[in-house]
Amino acid sequence: MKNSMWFSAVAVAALLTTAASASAVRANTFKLQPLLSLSTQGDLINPDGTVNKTSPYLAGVGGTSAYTGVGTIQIKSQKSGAGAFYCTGSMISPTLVLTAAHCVNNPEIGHINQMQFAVPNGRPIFGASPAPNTGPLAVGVGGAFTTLPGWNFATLGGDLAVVKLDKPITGVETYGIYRGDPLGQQTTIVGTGTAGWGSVGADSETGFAGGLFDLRKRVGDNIFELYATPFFEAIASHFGINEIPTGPSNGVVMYDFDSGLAANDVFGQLCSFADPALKNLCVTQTGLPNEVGAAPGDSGGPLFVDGKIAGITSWGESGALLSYDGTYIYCGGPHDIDVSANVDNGSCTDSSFGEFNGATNVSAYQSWVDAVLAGKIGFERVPEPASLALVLGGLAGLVRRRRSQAGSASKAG
Ligand SMILES: [Ca+2]
Ligand SMILES: [Ca+2]
Repeated sequence: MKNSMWFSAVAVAALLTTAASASAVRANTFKLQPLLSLSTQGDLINPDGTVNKTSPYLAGVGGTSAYTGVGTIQIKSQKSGAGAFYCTGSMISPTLVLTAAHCVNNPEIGHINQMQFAVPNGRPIFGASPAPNTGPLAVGVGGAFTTLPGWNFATLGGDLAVVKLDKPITGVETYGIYRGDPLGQQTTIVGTGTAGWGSVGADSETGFAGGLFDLRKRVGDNIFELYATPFFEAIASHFGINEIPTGPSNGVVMYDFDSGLAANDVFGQLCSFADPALKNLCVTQTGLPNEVGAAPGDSGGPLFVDGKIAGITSWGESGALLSYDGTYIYCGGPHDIDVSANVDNGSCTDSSFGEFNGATNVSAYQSWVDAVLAGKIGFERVPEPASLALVLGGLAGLVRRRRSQAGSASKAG
């Protein structure tokens, strides 16, 4: 969760100046970035004094809801090495956790060896460390998962999954799903991913240097302003860049991360195009008092409307997309309203102001969620019986392999 702070306007302006000299990025490196975090144990320990424990963006602080049924999903897998992957999830029953499909079914994760879910707000069980939250920590072992039929990692369409815990977690909230049209609604976003400032962005290649990954649960607001399909159809028609998610045309709903300045308003920037396909979609809105955007680790987290889960955090993308000139996307170029200073993954996308996020529209898939809740959908065990046998029979080899991979963890998404 990247926080927008109104008093950071000076820093925003300075970074805009810096970004003007940033490098060009070839369009073929520009794709939706799944917001999945990968961290080693060392990354989880806060630098001294960096956490503001009275931040209004912390869930349960200063009168905001604690969202006790929202927590962290931790996955250790074939490709996590000594580290682990992190996402956010929400309880829709005492044993079922709604999250994003890319958190559990993703070629960059590989085969899952272990899956855990921790509520109300905390660190899963690997290693002792300062408790980042108040209240009891309940950890459930995710025994199984299922993903939405049609989930497509290449397009990030249908990015929805449910994790089934081996034992119920009680004493925390469970949430219903929103069944209306989320477009135009204000939404409250909750996540346990990277925290920081929209004027800086998170450097996802070097361990979130622009942000703090402490697994604290953070909360903020935004507005659902566009569906992804008509937006990316207009982008495809104008720029020839095709990033349209698969699934129904209202399957992904989007919001932009505003700084309070028109200069960073992604969807407002669409008004500046003569092409009616783009211009007709423009929404001029420069942010809410507690505006936030999603950052790595917030994936799978809920976006609430009227206290119900309307969206699931799926991906982020830079508004620099709008500066594509047929060959290059210029980070800091003509139509680029992204303040990103870190062109760290070849796409400008680092959860800074002037970017936008896609959330799976839960309402569009409510019949599948209902079928899961009714016990009508099969789940895939973690680990599968075959790999469990491998672990039991080859433990010494596994330990050696992990040691040899220590420190090799790198970012994903
Ligand atoms: Ca916004
Ligand atoms: Ca805006």
